[in-house]
Amino acid sequence: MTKPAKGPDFPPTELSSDDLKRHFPDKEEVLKHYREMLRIRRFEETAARAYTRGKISGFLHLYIGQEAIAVATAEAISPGDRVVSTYRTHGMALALGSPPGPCMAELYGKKDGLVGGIGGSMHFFDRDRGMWGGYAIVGNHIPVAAGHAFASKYTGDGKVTLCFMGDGAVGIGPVHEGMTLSGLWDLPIVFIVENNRFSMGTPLHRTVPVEDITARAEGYGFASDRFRVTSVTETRDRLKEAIERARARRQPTLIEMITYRFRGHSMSDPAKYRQKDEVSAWRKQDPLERAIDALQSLYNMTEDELEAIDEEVVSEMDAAMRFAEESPPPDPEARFANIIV
Ligand SMILES: Cc1ncc(C[n+]2csc(CCOP(=O)(O)OP(=O)(O)O)c2C)c(N)n1
Repeated sequence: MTKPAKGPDFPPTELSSDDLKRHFPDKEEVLKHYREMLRIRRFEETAARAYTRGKISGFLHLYIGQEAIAVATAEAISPGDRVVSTYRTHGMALALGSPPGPCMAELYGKKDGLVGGIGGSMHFFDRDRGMWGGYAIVGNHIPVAAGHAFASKYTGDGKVTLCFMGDGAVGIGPVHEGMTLSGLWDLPIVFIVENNRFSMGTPLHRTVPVEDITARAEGYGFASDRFRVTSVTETRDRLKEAIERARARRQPTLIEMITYRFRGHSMSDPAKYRQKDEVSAWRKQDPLERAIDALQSLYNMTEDELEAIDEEVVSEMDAAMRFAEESPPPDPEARFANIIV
């Protein structure tokens, strides 16, 4: 087999009017998706401001640009399914239903945080809502996710595990181990690579020999899917297909979702490794912007109506920030609560 040429595929595309209707088929649904994506974006922007004011310390990785994936996941899973994710994880928790106040308080390191203020940005966890972590060590959560899926197979609980990773994770050893066992043991699992084009500042073509990550699926006995994230609706439907394949037939799927992050890798990264033209081309493809276009062009919503929703979301996030500021620091003993020695 000859290696496919290097260089980014999935170039930006305009949506035809048929595509627009297919991606945004129902006003109420698009409105809901718009609001949910906006909640994540405004949460992240609020957190970025708090970070700049010195209220949040440590790492802070923002999900701006990738929100549609989390919103789609929340709609695609069933109660009891498990989501295992990376350190870029606030958006997923919010989409799954974790309240913004405790999420923000976690970033502030406060007692009322999602995990008591001792996990921080990278270790969100909310088991009752399906959020099984927040993992900081790139690629090392893949065997953990395979373990969850193995537990489901063993106990016959009928649940599916969804394991998210970045494109920078796919060369990491434990990814291969976890995927091999998932294929070998027919585990009810879906692996999703959120290909946002960069791992820190390094583009994908400098980290993998074949840029189509799903080319690996066959070797693991997985089904595969690969697409650019355009709308929540399409992303949800394609995820659902993979989830049901895992649930009904216990066949894993490897999905590569082509997306883009508009901010640097973390708050300390000014993202100087990419051209302004590139960023503005991707901005035109931003699923949140596309939902706005659809609401205006297909469903005649006015700027004022959209602005009113935005204002509600902004005040929800302002309240989250106040909640975080007013929350006390964790009790000193909390530092040792979950440590096994
Ligand atoms: C095993 C390991 N190596 C290196 C790091 C440092 N590191 C943190 S994020 C990152 C890049 C990961 O990029 P990607 O998987 O594409 O995810 P993205 O940040 O784009 O969402 C690296 C190398 C780490 N956390 N863990």
